[in-house]
Amino acid sequence: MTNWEVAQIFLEIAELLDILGENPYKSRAYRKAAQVLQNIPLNVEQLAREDGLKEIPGIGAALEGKIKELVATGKLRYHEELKKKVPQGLRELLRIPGVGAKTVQLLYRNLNITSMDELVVAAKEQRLRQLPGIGKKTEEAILKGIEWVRREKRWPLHFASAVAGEIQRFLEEQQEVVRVTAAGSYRRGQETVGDLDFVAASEDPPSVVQKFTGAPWVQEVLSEDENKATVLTRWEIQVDLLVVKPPYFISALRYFTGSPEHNAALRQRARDRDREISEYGIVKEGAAFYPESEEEFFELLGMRYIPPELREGQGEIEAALNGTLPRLVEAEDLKGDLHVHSDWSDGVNTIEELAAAAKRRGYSYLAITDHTRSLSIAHGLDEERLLRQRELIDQMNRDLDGLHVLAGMEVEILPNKDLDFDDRILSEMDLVIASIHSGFKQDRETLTERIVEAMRNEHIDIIGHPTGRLIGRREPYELDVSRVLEVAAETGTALEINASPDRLDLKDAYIREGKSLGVKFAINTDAHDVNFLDDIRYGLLTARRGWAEAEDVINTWPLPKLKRWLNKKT
Ligand code: DGT
Ligand code: CA
Ligand code: CA
Ligand code: ZN
Repeated sequence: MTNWEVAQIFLEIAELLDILGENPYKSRAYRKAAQVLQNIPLNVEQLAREDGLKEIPGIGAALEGKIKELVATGKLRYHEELKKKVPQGLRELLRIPGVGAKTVQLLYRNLNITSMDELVVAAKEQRLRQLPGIGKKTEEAILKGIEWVRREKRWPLHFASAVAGEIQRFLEEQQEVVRVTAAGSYRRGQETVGDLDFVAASEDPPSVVQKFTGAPWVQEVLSEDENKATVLTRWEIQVDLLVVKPPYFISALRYFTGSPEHNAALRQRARDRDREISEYGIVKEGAAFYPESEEEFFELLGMRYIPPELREGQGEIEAALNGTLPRLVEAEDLKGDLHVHSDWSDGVNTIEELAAAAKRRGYSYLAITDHTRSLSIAHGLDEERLLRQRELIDQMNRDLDGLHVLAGMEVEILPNKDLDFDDRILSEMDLVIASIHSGFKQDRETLTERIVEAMRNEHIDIIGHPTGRLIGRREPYELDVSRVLEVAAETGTALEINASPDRLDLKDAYIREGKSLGVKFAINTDAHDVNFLDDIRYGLLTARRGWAEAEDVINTWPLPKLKRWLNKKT
C-alpha cells in the first residue's frame, strides 16, 4: 500500500463524512492526514512496521490505528461501513461544479436523490428550487454543471501526476525497459488530462506490453497489441502505452507528445524542407535518421528546441524558426512564494514552520499573506492582529539568515468594491494581494470593476486567483479578462498564477495574452500547509504554457529588485 493509496481512502472517508453531515472537524482531520501522507518522502508501510507513524504531524493515535489496519489488511472496516451508509451515486454528485457535501446531503435527505440521473429529473421538474438555500439560479447552475461533467471526462493535474508517478516507477522497474517517458497532454502540462500516455524503449516490446497489462493496478485491459496497449487503471484513469525499439524512441516520444495541430504543422514544415517525419524517424532523400534527443530532432529540421508545454500548434513552430521562441521560466528561477497562509488565519502551520520550509526549498524570500477580517470563516485578521503579526515578522527577520519574510496580507475585495482595510493599514505591509472570495454571482461589469478599482489602489501589488475558477467545480465568475489585463499592465499590478491544481488561475491563454501587453505575474501556491509549497510546479507549468519568461514573473527577481517594484506605485 502506497502513501497515495492510503491518502485516497482518507479523502474518500472525508467526503463520506461530509455527505453524512458529521462534525466537520472529523473530515478535516482525514483531509489533513491525506495531504501530509502525499507529501512526506517516507513510505507508510515502512513507518507502520517501524512504529514511526506517530512522528508524522497530523497523525494521532486513531489515524495511526487506521493506517496500520490498511497496511496489514489492505482494507479499513470504518471505510467499508461508511460506504454502506452512503448510496453509491451520491459521491459522483460532488464532481458537479458548485455542488458540495452540504448540497448533496440536502438532496439526499429531502428529495431522496441518489444519482446524477435522478438529480437531472428533479432539476428539470424544478423541485430543487423548493429546498432551503437553493434558488432558481442554483437549480439552473446544477443542470449546467452536470452537462460539463458529462461532456468533459477529464482528470485534474495533481491526480494525473500521482498516477503517472506510480506508472513511471513500475515501468522503470521492468528490466526489459531501457527508457520510459510520459507523453501526451500530461507532458505538455495541460491543466486536465483525458488519459495518460507513455512511450517506452525496449529490445523486446511484447514482453513489456505483457508486464504492463499484468500490473497490479490494472482493472481492465481495453486493447492489447504486440507493441501497445490501453488499460483502465484501478484509479479509473486510462493509460496508453507504446513500446518501440530503442532507435525509434525519440521520434515516438516526439509524436505522442505534440498535440495533433502541432504534429501536423511540424510535418508540413519538414515537407517544405524535403523531409518526411513519422513516429519512427526522419527520412531525407531515402535515408533514415534516428535522432537521439529531441534537441537533435528539432535541429535536423533546422529549428530551435520547442519545450513540450508549447507544442500545441499555436505559433510555436514559426517562433522556433524565426528566433522568437521565449526562454521559458524554470524552477531554478523561482526565488520565493508570495502567497501563503499561516495559522494566524486558516493555515495549519506557524510562520516559523513556513519560513523553515521555504528556506529548505532554497527560497530567498517568502510572503505571509493571511486573510483579512471580513473572511470570518477563515479567521481573517483584524487590524490589531495584523500589526502584531507584522511585529513578529520584523523580529524574525532580525534572527533569520538567508531568508527574508515579507509581511503581507490577502485583503478582501468586498462586494461593494471596497477593500477590507483602508490605505493606512495597507501601507504598513510589505506586500498586499487583493482577492475576491464573495459576491461571485454579481454581473460582469461589477466584478470587473471590483478588480479594476483594487488595481488602481497604490498599495495593491497582486490580484490573487483573478478569475476565481475551481477546475471542474466552479466556473470562473463573469469577468472582462481583457480589461483586467489592460489595467494590470497600465497600473503595474501583478496578476497571480495560482499554482493550486484546483485553480491554475490565471490560466495559460490569459497569461500569454497578458504577457503580450506587458503584464507581470506572480507564481504563488496559496498554500495553507507547508506540504503544499510543492504545488509551485503546477503553477510553473501553467506559466510556461502561457509562454512566460523569468523576467515576466516577479518572484524570480532578487529581493532588492522585488522590493523596489513593490514600492513603485507609492
Ligand atoms: P488528452 O488525453 O485528451 O488529455 O490529450 P492528448 O493530447 O494526450 O491526446 P491523446 O491521448 O489522444 O493522444 C496522445 C498523443 O498522441 C497526443 O499528443 C497526440 C498524439 N497523436 C498522434 N496521432 C494522433 C492522432 O491520430 N489523433 C490524435 N488525437 N492524437 C494523435
Ligand atoms: Ca492523453
Ligand atoms: Ca491517449
Ligand atoms: Zn489565499
